[in-house]
Amino acid sequence: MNNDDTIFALSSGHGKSGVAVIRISGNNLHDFAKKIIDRATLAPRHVYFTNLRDDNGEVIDQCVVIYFAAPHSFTGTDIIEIQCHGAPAVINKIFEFLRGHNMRVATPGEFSRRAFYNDKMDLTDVDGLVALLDAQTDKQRAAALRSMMGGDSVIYENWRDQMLEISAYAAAMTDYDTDDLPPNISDIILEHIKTLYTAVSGVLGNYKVSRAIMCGINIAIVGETNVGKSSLFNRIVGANRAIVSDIPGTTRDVVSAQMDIDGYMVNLSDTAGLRNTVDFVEKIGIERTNTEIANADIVLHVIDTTSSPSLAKGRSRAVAFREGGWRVAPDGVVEILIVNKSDTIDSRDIRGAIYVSAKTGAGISELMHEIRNRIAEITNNGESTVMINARTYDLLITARDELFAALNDFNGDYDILSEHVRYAADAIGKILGTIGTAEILDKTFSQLCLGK
Ligand SMILES: Nc1nc2c(ncn2[C@@H]2O[C@H](COP(=O)(O)OP(=O)(O)OP(=O)(O)O)[C@@H](O)[C@H]2O)c(=O)[nH]1
Ligand SMILES: [Mg+2]
Repeated sequence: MNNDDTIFALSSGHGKSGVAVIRISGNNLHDFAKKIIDRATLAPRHVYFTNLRDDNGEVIDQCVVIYFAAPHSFTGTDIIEIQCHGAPAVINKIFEFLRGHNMRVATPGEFSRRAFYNDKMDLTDVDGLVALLDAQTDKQRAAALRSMMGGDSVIYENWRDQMLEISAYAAAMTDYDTDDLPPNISDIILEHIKTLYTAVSGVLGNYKVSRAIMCGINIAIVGETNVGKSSLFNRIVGANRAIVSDIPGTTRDVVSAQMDIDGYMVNLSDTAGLRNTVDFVEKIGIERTNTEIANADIVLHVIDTTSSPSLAKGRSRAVAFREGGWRVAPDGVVEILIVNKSDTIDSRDIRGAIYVSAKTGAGISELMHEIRNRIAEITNNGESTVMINARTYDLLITARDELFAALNDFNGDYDILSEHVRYAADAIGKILGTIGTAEILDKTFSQLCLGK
């Protein structure tokens, strides 16, 4: 990969469209831009309408061309943006023309890589961009945008500056006589490290929220066979996705659907009914149900009107449902107890349960209201937090552990303390990409699509 090459890519989506955007990045594109707009002068960031001609003078298409002069562009290089008609034939012809001018097709993420090397973006900004391009719901969009616009960088940079300062200060202290130092200097330093430790731990504590927003909130419908889980699933999804029958043990595999609830991505899954069985395939299904429960943020525990609450005894955890039908289990899973088939009875005697009928739709809006409340709770009401992904999570853990070691192992040796805090600063530097390894960069940029 050569940063001096002139590269181009289709930045808009593939397939037929009204308009397509082709982006070119290079070191000196002024003359080329002037040539294609066919004018004597060219001003950056002006919009030019032109008949784009190939080297034989034949018009390829009518286009809009914008020239961005370095460093005032997405990549920090010169950029030409060509808006042409979105026909594959037009795009191919323009590509052919560009190739003829010693330009090559960009690799996925190469534009962003240039932006990174030209200090236009740090790695958390790139992470944000990756997430933004993947965003399907409004909350995902908002969190990703915040990160892409540098919201997370500000926090990390601030931490890193403080850590580097403490580390340098502590290292310098070994050069002084203890008598020459302020008497409470160690307290001041330790207090400062403690504040940073608390801040890093706090952000780590939001990992679940961040994950729930970016990867989706996992909701599993579970319960005994034949209570109407699949019927309820179909009712919530609004389509006949899962097979329903009066034969117990109908659902074997996990049936999943993604939906948008209040801007949050939700992964809803219908599971095999829980019962003792000798059937080999059904057993595998039940294992899968347990995996879904383990991964769930919310469990919709369905019983039907023929069940008694004592049925819950068959499950691994004791169930003590609170008012509203939910409780926070020790592992943080929210459970909502649902009594289905309410159309078959008049009584409502299980306290704290939500009575629904998957058949008639009765009680479903109440259930959805309850689900919405629980989602709001899990996601901190959408309060924007630092966006954490697997890469940043590991590095945050390292930073936190180094700060902990600095505090915990301190025996008056400022050199060791300085080292620990510097390692913490390095971990944060890796989050930002200030300190980067080739693998981290390759992995991050390769997630981007062509033209980004
Ligand atoms: N009257 C009534 N019948 C229902 C209701 N919901 C489901 N049923 C019936 O209950 C039976 C079982 O429904 P399913 O949705 O397949 O139940 P399930 O819990 O998915 O069953 P398994 O997949 O075997 O675990 C079917 O005959 C449904 O028509 C309801 O609200 N009212
Ligand atoms: Mg089923």
